[in-house]
Amino acid sequence: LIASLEQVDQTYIMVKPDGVQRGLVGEIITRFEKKGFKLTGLKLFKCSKDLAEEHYKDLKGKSFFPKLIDYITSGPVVCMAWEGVGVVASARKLIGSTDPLQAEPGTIRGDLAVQTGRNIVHGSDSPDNGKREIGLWFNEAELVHWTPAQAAWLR
Ligand code: FUP
Repeated sequence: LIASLEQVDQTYIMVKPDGVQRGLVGEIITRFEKKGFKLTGLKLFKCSKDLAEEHYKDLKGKSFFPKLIDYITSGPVVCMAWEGVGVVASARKLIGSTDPLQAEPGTIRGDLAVQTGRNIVHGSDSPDNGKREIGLWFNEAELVHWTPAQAAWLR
C-alpha cells in the first residue's frame, strides 16, 4: 500500500532583523501557525557574517550582496523550521514578492513592509534549499519531530 503520494517538505523561515526590531515576530509566526503548518524548530539568534554569506551564497555576485550581509547580521533574527505538504511554495505565497511594494495585500510583505532591502522575512525557494538552510541554521538536536493532536484535521 502507498501511504501517501504527497511529499512532506521542510522550509526555513526567518524573521529578519527589521522584523524583530519592529515587534513583528508574533504576527509572522501566527500566519504560518494559522495556515496549519507544523513548527519543528524555533530560536532567536545573532548570526555570524560567515553564516549569512553561506546562506545567501547564490547571491554572492550581486551588487547588493554586501548590504544584504550587513542587514542580516545587524541584529537578532528568529530562525524557524516548518514542515508540511507543499510548505515551501505555500510559505512563499504567504510571504509575497521580494519587493514588498509588488507583494499582494494579504501577504506578510504586502501587509507589513515597503523596501526590498528591509523585507522582514525569508522563506526557502525550493525543497532542496529548505533542507540545506535548516541544516545550516539549526543543529539536529534543536529540531523537534512531533505529531500535533489535530493531525487528523490539519495535515
Ligand atoms: P527572496 O527569495 O524573496 O528572499 O528574494 P531573493 O532570494 O532574490 O533575495 C534575497 C534577499 O536579497 C532579499 F530578501 C532582499 C535582498 N535583495 C536586495 O536587497 N535587492 C535586490 O534587488 C534583490 C534582493
